[in-house]
Amino acid sequence: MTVFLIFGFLNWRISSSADFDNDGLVDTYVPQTYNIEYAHSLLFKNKGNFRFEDVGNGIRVIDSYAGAFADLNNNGRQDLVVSGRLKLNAEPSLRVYKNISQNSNNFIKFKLLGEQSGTYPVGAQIRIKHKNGIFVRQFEGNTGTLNQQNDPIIHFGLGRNVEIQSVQVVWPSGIKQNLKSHQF
Ligand SMILES: [Ca+2]
Ligand SMILES: [Ca+2]
Repeated sequence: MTVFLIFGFLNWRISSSADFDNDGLVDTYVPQTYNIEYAHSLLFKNKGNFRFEDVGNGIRVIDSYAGAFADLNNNGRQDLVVSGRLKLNAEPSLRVYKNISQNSNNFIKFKLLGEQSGTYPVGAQIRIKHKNGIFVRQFEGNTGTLNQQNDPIIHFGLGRNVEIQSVQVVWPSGIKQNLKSHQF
């Protein structure tokens, strides 16, 4: 099923986004909020042109107020941590979903450690440029009403046959830093 995703109608909590298949398009996990079986969480793959496909058959959690992406085993694929119940009135639990997707897409990750902007530079942006355009990620602080936190290591999926042309870091201090090719 392919749908147009309108976050405001599906979720009054905060979705979490990451490129879990490294194809360059940011995908998203939408937690749901009630102890109702049909109101389960959804995992959407970004198909491009504002179309999303629900691929979360194995991640049907109810009463789930939050989720967060992080590459927990450092293999370049974003894993997912969610809270919630697997069945109606079951005990709530924290669940970790390992990303077992198989593809040869490339990725790049950045760990930002500021000097003037602090070692946890919330609001910093990384902008990378390659043949498909300019892509931006932001170093997040806590998000949502439950303060979930995605991985502070910033991750870009690159797809295949992509050569990065430039990388720029925009620090919260306002300093713009262009990385040289040997720095990434
Ligand atoms: Ca993707
Ligand atoms: Ca992983």
